[in-house]
Amino acid sequence: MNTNELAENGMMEDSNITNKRWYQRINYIKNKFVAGSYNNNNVKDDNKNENTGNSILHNKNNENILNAIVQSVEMNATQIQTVNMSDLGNTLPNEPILIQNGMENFFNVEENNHVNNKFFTLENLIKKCGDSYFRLDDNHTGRIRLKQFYEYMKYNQDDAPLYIFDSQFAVGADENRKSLKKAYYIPELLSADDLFKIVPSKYRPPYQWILIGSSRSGTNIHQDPLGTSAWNGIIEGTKLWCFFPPDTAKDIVVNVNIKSGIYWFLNIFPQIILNDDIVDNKQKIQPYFTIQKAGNIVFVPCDWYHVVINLENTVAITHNFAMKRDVNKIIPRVFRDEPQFGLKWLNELRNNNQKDVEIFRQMEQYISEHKVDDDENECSSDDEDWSGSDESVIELK
Ligand SMILES: O=C(O)CCC(=O)C(=O)O
Repeated sequence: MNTNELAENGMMEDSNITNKRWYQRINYIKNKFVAGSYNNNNVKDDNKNENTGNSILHNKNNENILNAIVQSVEMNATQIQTVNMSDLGNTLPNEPILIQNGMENFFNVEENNHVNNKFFTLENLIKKCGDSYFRLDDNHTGRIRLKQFYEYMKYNQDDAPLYIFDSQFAVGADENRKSLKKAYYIPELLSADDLFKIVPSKYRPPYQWILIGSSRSGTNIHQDPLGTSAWNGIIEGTKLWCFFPPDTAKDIVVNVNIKSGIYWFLNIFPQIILNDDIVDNKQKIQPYFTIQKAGNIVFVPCDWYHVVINLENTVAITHNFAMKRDVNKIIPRVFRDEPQFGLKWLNELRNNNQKDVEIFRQMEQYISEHKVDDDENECSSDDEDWSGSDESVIELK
């Protein structure tokens, strides 16, 4: 292949880069685990300054494209409310909000004996956990050392870059990675009302993640699982969010052929705003948005569709929680999608029968009406947990 052919295939072969361990690791992960999801292995090639890959994003206009997306969203979607944590009182609204300075008391200063608002910056994370492995998703599709991923963040020009989306940073043998969990407090309002809290973490489906990615990385449109709500706090960077209310017609906002947030913003968002014929229950489909910056928390209530892209290198923490007010949706979904966890939950409620009596009764009623086999041992062993094995991914030597 000559240089042009390589470029058309999305692979700028700069031996300074392709010889690097991080590059080989990324290629290994892409080829082995996410083949088909990502278009190319393109990395910045400052010397040649030539990016002629076969996608509109593989060129030096990447920044312009992101700016155009932001402008279009700002013009065509409604901004969600911005509130201060202190103004929220004890209740979270039924619509997404941006909690201004929500992370002010987020960091556990005592634990780390220094002012911690810089604790999770990329620079500090690399100092503390550069050699630690992080996961790219919950399905063990690949793990990479943070310092190698950071090199990828600097150089990649992938359309939809790989994204650290690690629900296991708080577990396992790696003390450096685990210490991240101790470095922050969860604001009371965002954790007190969690029906799943009663179940030991290792039996819960993933519910807490550290998210680290470069610009254009992000999360495709989805509703959160099991009827949970979520908060998402940025330590460093900026995110663009778009939301749709729970009753929005799914087939209009979700397209199974679109696999990433960036392509959603490029392909689906324009269709939604340009096509006046797109109506759901005689109402025009209504997008909402926010631009979230460092220190701000976004709250996403149960069943709101959301799609997110990072506009620059971004580090965030997100947690999902099951709110009492949504219990009627949560119980059936738990027994449909995570029956083993459902039985663990039921068992914990049974053992703690002082608390949540009402929830316990509702679950028992659901189980008797829906013929769920109420024998935990039938389908789940005590050794099974959600964290999986840290060794489940073969390392590249
Ligand atoms: O990429 C992000 O920050 C969004 C994460 C998200 O939507 C989720 O965890 O449900």
